[in-house]
Amino acid sequence: MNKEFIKVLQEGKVGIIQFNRPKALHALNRQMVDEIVGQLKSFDQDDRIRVILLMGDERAFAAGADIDEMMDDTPLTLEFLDPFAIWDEISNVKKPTIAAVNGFALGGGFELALHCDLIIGAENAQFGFPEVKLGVMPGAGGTQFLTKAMGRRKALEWIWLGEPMSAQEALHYGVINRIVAPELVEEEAMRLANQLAEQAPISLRLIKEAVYAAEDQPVREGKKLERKNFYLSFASHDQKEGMQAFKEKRLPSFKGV
Ligand code: CO8
Repeated sequence: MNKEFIKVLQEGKVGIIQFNRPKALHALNRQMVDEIVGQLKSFDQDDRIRVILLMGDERAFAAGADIDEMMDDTPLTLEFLDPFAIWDEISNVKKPTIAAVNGFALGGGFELALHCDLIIGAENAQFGFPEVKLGVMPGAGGTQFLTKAMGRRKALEWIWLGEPMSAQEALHYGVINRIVAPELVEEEAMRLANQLAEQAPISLRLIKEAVYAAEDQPVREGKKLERKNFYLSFASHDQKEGMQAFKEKRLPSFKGV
């Protein structure tokens, strides 16, 4: 299942995408992004998988887009290639996605983490958008995701200065979910993934859609979607199972149907 720039693993109900370009700190070239997005879509379609985990190694999650590949681009090559279009497909993944970040998550690497639903960071993780120092700017959603997470003023300060943000600062501003010791990042991410994998998959999916609507839509529309999804959850076997298990004082066993 491995590809040139990623390793693909499965542990129980968790699908794992491990970046595999260590010599370049997992800098994201276009093929690597294709492989990552292709695998995300494939896990999303795979009934055995309930949660998807993305990770790098102990040095880096990913140190950005591949500068070597990008440096000779022109507005026209970018316009025709449209390398960011594929990133939108990450936002279409229905299952929970978790980024486990050790070391650097910079530029496109930070954007990839921000495309995930949850982010676990090592105490020594560094998040940032150094694009300004290269004379460019974030292009794969960074200005949008960071601003939604921390507000306009702080987002502008970080993206203008291009300095790395510590894990503590990222946690403080609501950019990441949890911090753990570097050697525990994978373990904590797996623990969280396994916990989510035991929840009712249809509930998780309907909740994800409704929570993202809170960012993208006016409250009135978001509430309509929430209500529809609540009603929809009653079409599932898992709703019967969850409520029956409560009555019988036992743990539910959710099937995702
Ligand atoms: N692209 C290409 N190669 C890289 C990148 C990168 N982004 N980052 C690191 N590398 C390479 C280095 O060139 C080096 O290669 P070599 O050994 O052949 O010289 C190797 O990885 C190890 O890096 P360093 O020797 O520099 O390691 P240090 O520990 O000294 O420094 C840093 C680590 C601080 C992370 C440093 O490597 C660095 O500053 N990297 C660049 C970070 C950066 O500017 N990222 C933003 C890139 S622009 C971007 O992401 C635009 C986003 C657009 C959307 C994404 C579309 C895919």
